[in-house]
Amino acid sequence: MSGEEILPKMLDAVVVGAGFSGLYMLHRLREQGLSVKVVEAGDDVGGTWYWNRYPGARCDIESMQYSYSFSEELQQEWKWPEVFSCQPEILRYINHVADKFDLRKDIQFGTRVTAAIFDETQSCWEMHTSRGDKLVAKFCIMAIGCFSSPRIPQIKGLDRFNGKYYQTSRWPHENICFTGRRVAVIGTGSSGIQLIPVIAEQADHVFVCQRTPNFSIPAHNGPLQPEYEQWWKSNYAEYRRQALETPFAIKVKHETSTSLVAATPEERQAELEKSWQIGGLEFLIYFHDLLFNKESNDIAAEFVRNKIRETVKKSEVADALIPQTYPLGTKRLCVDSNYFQTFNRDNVTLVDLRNGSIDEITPTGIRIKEKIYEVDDIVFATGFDAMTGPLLEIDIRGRSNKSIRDKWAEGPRTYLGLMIADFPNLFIVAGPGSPSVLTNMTVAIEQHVDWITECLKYLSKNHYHTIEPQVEAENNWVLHVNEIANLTLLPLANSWYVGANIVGKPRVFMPYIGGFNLYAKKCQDIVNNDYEGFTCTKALIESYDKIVAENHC
Ligand code: N01
Repeated sequence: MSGEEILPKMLDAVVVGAGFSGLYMLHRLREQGLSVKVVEAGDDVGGTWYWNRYPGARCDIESMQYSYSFSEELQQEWKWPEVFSCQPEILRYINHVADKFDLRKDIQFGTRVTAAIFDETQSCWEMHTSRGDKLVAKFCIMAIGCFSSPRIPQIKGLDRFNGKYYQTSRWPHENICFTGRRVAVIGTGSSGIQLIPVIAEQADHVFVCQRTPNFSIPAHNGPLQPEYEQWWKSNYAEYRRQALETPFAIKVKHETSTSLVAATPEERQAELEKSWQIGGLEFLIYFHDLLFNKESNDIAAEFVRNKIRETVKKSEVADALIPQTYPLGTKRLCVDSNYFQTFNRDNVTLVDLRNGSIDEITPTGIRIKEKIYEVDDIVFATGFDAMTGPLLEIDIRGRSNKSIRDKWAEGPRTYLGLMIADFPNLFIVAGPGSPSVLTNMTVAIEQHVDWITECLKYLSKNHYHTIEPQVEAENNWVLHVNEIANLTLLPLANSWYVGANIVGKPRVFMPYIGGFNLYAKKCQDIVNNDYEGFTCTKALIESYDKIVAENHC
């Protein structure tokens, strides 16, 4: 033996993650006859919907739209019980998709990719995993989601807590019963707002520890009416197409051109009431300028504040629950079922952390200044290192061993949120710099996966071995993403959109707010212009084809 390392057989692609994006990516690439392996940290498919199984977890996009559109058979056969699906139902759907398209056979579960290193001599990616094995592939596709890097704040004393503590995004698989227990919930973002009403129905007492109050709009969820389902299914492809032409990739029920600023007080009230009754995220979309016009936003925000005042009986509690420090929708708008009503229950106490943050977790509770709240359980609904966190957790190295952690030290830099200069053949699904979290994610995912699939076909047809963005194109895109964000009110809030929830994270507005429709057109224009802004190269060494042929599986 020469002692030379024996490399594993070269795959066409490794896809990291088996959530909505990874599964569809696998399906599309296999259709092209490519050899693909998916590596997934969880023990089963589902991504976000596998991990976030806390009570009350639910999607805030209607089920008829938060689902794949690529298979007419699939979208016709699947029956959603509710307008907004709960986590177990979405997971059941994802499992059905995995079975229907026979996806599991190419997925390695329970394995985390820890490093991805680009080998310039062979133009391939070497991926190292938590199991100590190595995979080699021509293309690496990061389908790891925007919320797979959860955070628990470092609070003194947690290790000495005698009770149990949970994290919404790492919820145990077995049923957790809070009956008879005193529970502290820390965090009132989307997860906390969904969880609190459900836990309050079981627990002896719930202490809601709120650092920043959030705007939340009622979902008005309920059983999916057969007529509504039939209406969608009778013309599914067309309605999906209509969604593609919108900025949020959502087909909305109503929109109005009424300007809240120009309208009379009566007109304002009537329109706002109408949009409140529609509910959910559509409240933000109903008026076209809420994210751009502060005056308009102030009017809508005050309407929501009044709804909180009307709902919450104790005025001091209502006051503490009312957001005052940032415009409506500039922190991710929450969608709830009975959130504010929950504070009228005798067994719910709002702990306003603006009067003092949590100093310590004692063996039996939570201490804020001199006051100790005695609890049996603590639930952390404290969010994620969103968008960049999952990618930066992996030691990704491109040309000249350049690290993504160094490259993104001042914030993420991508071209279209899809690729990174100096990191050839590395694709990101719904990465920073793409609309992703500001849209219906399933649509954003399908658009990215389709774009990547077409790109790989193009490379193959033209005998290219690598593709990567040009630095200038990437710089211009980063500039554009920032400029567009600065035209809106969104950068004003201390949100995870700008990384404000993570100490030391550069303050950069990460997703692209220019609108899904315009973004998708831009992606297509780039393709039509022969992949404008990208550089494609042929084999670096003459024997490349031979090496690939010898090692290919
Ligand atoms: O996380 P978050 P999330 N002490 O970051 C608080 C998607 N999602 O899991 O605002 C006390 O929004 C923190 O306070 P503050 C959706 O895109 C979707 O709830 O930073 N509190 C905040 O209240 C969503 O936006 C769905 O001051 C602390 C909370 O924890 C995204 O995921 C459902 C703290 C974190 O809220 C993230 O939502 C769920 C500390 N030390 C999630 N540290 C749907 O589809 C943090 N907080 C509906």
